[in-house]
Amino acid sequence: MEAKKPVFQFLWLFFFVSAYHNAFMRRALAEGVTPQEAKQLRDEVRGMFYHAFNGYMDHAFPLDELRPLTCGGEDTLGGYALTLIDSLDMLALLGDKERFAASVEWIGKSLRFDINKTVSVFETTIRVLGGLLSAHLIASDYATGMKIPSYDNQLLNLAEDLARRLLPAFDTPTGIPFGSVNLLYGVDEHESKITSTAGGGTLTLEFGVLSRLTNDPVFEEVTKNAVRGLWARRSKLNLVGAHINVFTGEWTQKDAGIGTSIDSFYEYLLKAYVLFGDEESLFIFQEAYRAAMHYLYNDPWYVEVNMDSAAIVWPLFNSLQAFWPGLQVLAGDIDPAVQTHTAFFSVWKRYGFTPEGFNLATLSVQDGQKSYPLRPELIESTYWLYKATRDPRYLDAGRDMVSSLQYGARCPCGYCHISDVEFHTQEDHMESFFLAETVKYLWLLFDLAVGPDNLVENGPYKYIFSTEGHLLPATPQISLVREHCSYVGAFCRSVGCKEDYHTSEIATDLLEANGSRFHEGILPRTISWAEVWDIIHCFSQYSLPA
Ligand code: DMJ
Repeated sequence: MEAKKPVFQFLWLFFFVSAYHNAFMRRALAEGVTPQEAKQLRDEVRGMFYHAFNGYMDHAFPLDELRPLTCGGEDTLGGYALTLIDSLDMLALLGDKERFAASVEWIGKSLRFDINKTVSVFETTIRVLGGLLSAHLIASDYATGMKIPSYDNQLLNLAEDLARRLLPAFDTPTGIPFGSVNLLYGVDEHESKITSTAGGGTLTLEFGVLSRLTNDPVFEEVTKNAVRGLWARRSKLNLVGAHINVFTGEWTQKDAGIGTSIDSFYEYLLKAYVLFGDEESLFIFQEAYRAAMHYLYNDPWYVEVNMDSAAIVWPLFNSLQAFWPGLQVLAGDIDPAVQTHTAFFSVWKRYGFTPEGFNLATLSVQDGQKSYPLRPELIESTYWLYKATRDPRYLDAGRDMVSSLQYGARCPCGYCHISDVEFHTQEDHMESFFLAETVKYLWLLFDLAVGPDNLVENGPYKYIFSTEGHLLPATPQISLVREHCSYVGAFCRSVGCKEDYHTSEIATDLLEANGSRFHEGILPRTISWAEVWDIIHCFSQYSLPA
């Protein structure tokens, strides 16, 4: 990588001062999270979920989302009880059989997609299709402990119907889908032909799972084709831009980055490999990841560059970038993940939340990007890093995040968007992903610390989280080519955990070794991906020392 630009020298100063300040404050103000406190925090997060979920059910349902300040509701996506669908697998995770069953039953009976609504292909896929599929896989399977006796594939049928209504969007010369489609009439003739890379390239998990459950390959084929369409148009540097014309294949926005408009494109490349064993996807991920680490990584931050020249266009941290350290854990590249998480968390500490944009040149909130719309990304990475390292600093970070949400965002009927992180101004909106992701990752973090008792850590399958935080299990039917541990009543941990995984040094060494190979461009075969997964998974068995 080139020598750092002058602006980044100041950044290092900011970073070290923040890190020192944080370490000092941690010692001065708070002891590390004790097991007892972890349990309290987990229960507090459960209470946060119900405050928001009950607020939604009482004041907004069956509209899409809650207005938590005025205790009302609004239709924001398609007008089909979006927040309820997005919350289903969290109800299951919490073991709330009654509400899970009642919600599944209501959705099965009441939801219809033959409606004259034009919806976002991406948002509908990750929130609605993903929510329905994950709940179906839980409700239909005794092994999850949440099987609903009367359940008869209603959610799977709805998911298939919905996905078929999205299919017309993929009928383009590049295979990259339109951004929006009408559920009744297909793509409108005046529909915009410009879509984002994340929008076109983050569909493979949900559609792939659907193909494997329905035995109809069309869903998997169109979404893989979309990824190929995007990747075929990468620059010579192996970077992709932010927006593309789905007819001509020309990039209309050439800023390459790991955040806004691109983020989950990278995520689904790796996860399609982990869930489906898709080698093509792994290969693309490796190429794309290597380029991102070469051109976008400005240790510990990430910048946006022109995809052809690699010239920096935006020295900006944007809050969507914060999922990246979590993805790096899954990729076995722990060291940069730790550094970057520390940097991103220093922004959270400074404001109590992460603003949508933080300017790395002026070290201030970017104009017009002052809000925190209850996003999960930094919390998601905190969970993954704790899972991989068991370093208590991530529990401290989680505790800070709970405090911020409780003191700054809690409002009468749920949790409010923060429209300005400097003044903590509340806004009357609560995105469904607050329940699908933000609260879920916080709860999983503290449950892990206590000694986990949940489907993800102790369940019958390995689970992949979709980009909306939905649980997608690596069952034999879905995963096909993956190597599995026993499915007959035994957990992966009982067959996969070796004695020498018990210390974090060993695991970190292995993970780092794997990661360093990655940078050198050698296939990460010293330890297999399944082993990386097992190491991370095995840690989840060990609770905090008393
Ligand atoms: C969610 O819908 C998903 O995490 C998506 O990948 C990005 N945007 C929101 C959360 O910020």
